[in-house]
Amino acid sequence: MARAKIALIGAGMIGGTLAHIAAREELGDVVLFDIFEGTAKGKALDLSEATPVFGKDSQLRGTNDYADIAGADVCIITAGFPRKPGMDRSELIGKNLGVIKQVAEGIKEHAPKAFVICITNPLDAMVWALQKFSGLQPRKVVGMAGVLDSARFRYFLADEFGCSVEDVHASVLGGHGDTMVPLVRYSTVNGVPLPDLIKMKWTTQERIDAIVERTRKGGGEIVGLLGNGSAFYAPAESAIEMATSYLRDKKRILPCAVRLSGQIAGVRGLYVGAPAMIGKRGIEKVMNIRLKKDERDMFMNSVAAVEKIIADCQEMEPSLR
Ligand code: A3D
Repeated sequence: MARAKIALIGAGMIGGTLAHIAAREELGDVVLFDIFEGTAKGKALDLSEATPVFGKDSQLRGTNDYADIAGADVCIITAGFPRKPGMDRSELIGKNLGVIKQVAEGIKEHAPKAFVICITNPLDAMVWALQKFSGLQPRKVVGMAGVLDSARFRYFLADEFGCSVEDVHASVLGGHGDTMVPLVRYSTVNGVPLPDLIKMKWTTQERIDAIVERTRKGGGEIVGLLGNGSAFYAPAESAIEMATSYLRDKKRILPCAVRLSGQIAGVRGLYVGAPAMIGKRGIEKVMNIRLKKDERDMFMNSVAAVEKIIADCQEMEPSLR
């Protein structure tokens, strides 16, 4: 059987890390695309030279020609610009909307059957614009943010309880920004929800509130520490988990930015984070979880933040209206 073809559009910090993981996991052959041909070619060659050491036969190549992504099964998009310290994700629209338009045209022409995972920020608006510009089916166009946000939440909770990260499950809804909604009631340790763990005196409401706040601002914490650029290891791992579920038809239920059609709080036509099943047909199902009033209010606040960024995109690019 032919190996899967994985096109990575953007060969920067996340793109290079994605290529490394995809090759090490032998998930498929990798095409690294970047406007800077040397960056894409250099990273592909460096990683190719590592394959004999880690003993995997994935083929890697770098390019700045969209024709080379032809027939890709999965495209993961990180093309664009990351945040600098003190910047909000929404401040990236001006630079990244034009990049997403070019990427959408390249994918539409050369890899229209691919499962497309967008990582470029501001995430929910960029994946929405990518779907609009490309005209690809919404079930084949998805945004990565929820896996990362919930992984941060899980890590902070495991640290709080001094337990394995493997035993902590956490759920995050809404847009990828400071308005995201970490769902405390649906987050568990060995199946026991956080409110019960508070009653069991494993932690306190105040400590959980602080962890929720740290999760919401998790991206900014890393941007502040790095001083130049944003997180890349955890975002890359998160996108690989989504790509693997598609390529191996695992039907994982993962929090992703998906185009809603009323499943949560009646929201339609917008890309927002929600738990979704990823299988060989792309997004196969979105969980229609019921929210309590306070959760719904937080979710709608997050939806409003996404709508505002989309309105700014439409102002800049009238074809998106
Ligand atoms: P970076 O290392 O700068 O890589 C971006 C790459 O895109 C660079 O190599 C550029 O040369 C390339 N590029 C720029 N314009 C184009 C173009 N028109 N066509 C093709 N390639 C182009 O950034 P990064 O890898 O650290 O981050 C990439 C994106 O992911 C940024 O927008 C980040 O904000 C975003 N990001 C999202 C998350 C989420 O959870 C959603 C997390 C972390 C970063």
